[in-house]
Amino acid sequence: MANSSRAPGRSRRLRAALVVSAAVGLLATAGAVVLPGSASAASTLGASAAESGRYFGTAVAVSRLNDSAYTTILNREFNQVTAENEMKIDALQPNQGQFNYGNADRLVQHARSQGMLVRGHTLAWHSQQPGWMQNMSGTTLRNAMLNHVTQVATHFRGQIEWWDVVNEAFADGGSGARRDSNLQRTGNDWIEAAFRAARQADPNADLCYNDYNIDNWNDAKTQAVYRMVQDFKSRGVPIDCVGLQSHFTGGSNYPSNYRTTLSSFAALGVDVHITELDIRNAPSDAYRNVVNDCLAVARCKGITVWGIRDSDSWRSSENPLLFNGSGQKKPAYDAVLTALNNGTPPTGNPTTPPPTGNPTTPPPSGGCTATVTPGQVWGDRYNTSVTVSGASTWSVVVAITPPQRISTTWSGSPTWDSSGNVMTMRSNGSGNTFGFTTMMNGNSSARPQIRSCTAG
Ligand code: G2I
Repeated sequence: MANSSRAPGRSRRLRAALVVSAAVGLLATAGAVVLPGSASAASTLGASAAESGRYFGTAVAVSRLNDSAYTTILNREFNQVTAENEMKIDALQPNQGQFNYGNADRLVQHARSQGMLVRGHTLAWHSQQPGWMQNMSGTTLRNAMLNHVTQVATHFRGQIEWWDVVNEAFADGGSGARRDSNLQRTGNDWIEAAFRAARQADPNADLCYNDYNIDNWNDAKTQAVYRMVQDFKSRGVPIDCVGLQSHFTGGSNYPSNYRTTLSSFAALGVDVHITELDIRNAPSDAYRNVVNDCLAVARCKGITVWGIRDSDSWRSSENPLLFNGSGQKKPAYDAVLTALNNGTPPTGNPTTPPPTGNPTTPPPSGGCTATVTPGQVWGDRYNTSVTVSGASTWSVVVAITPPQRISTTWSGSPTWDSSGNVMTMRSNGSGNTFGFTTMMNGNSSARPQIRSCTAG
């Protein structure tokens, strides 16, 4: 089943991602404190999460990127972003067949410029459907949904680390049933059909099922999602991860068995992500517990809070986030940062040198020349751009050294060999310079090798 297989080594990438930043990041990343000869502690959420190979992210509203107070915190603290609304179905395909990628592309562009990982949210959902889709049913709707999945995942191929392929498909309460929706009425297999289409369109993205109220291990809804994931894994349906939204209404709604829930999903062979965290009144204890539970589960890959400042929140009156409306850190921020730092053994004085290897430029091979320009380096990843001369349409073969892994590309159309280590980048009309981000995954010295440049 070619479509249900994934690029080999992809999960390895995330497992090892960011681990080196404790050492290299101290030299290369703002936000880390260097104490020569002593233990160190990172001073931002992202840098601290990176020390255990995790990310710390936030939902971003693209309209706020013009607010410099907002963007300052975003760029300083977070190394992962999720579009709060800009990648929803109504935003991307307002009229059938007419795709509007402007705002979503702007977010991806911003993330790329900052070396942040991007979570795509969400390909198939009963909510936020454009009017034309709300009015559809049956085979027509099923095909329209699959077309949306294919078009969108293809558009963002190479730029999205994880897709929330399907969002909120289970009912609340004790039934353990699927939520009734126009999508559900197209047949119970709509979820797996969406996952298969997403895998085919972007074999390098991790594919997640995302939901709320699946935090308490004893809840019927949690158990129902668990059984679906178990079933998908047993039948080879391509699912890589489960997202727990974790919109807690208060400290009491953080369940004491949350860690059991995370580890139980992980034991099925999927990664787990905390995708939309916010907690009414932001109690430090509950935030600290969530962080500690994630750190205790190896397959818990990271935490995304659903907004930066309380004033940015979808439920701002509850003040559920880590920064107040003035952009100041709240006590919950300190609790989270301390928990992240405590969860990682001190690294001491960094000994790993910053990356030095010079990328190679090969002799002209097939009628064009590809010249590599090293780009920005962060603790855990680095950018590379490649400029092609001698041809206006071309394909360039780039090999990377595992466990390094290309996480993001731009200004070209990539395809991958079965190992996932060799990328063929083809011109796509966006000029003669393409680029990509490589996760170091513990190897901070290797650099991409250009194998060939072929005109046409
Ligand atoms: O409801 C909280 C979250 C639950 N999980 C899925 C998430 O996608 C969801 O996010 C929220 C956004 O935070 C809201 O900002 O999803 C809502 C519905 O999509 C978003 O609200 C919508 C309003 O309903 C629209 O009226 C508005 O045009 O935000 C839109 C853009 O501001």
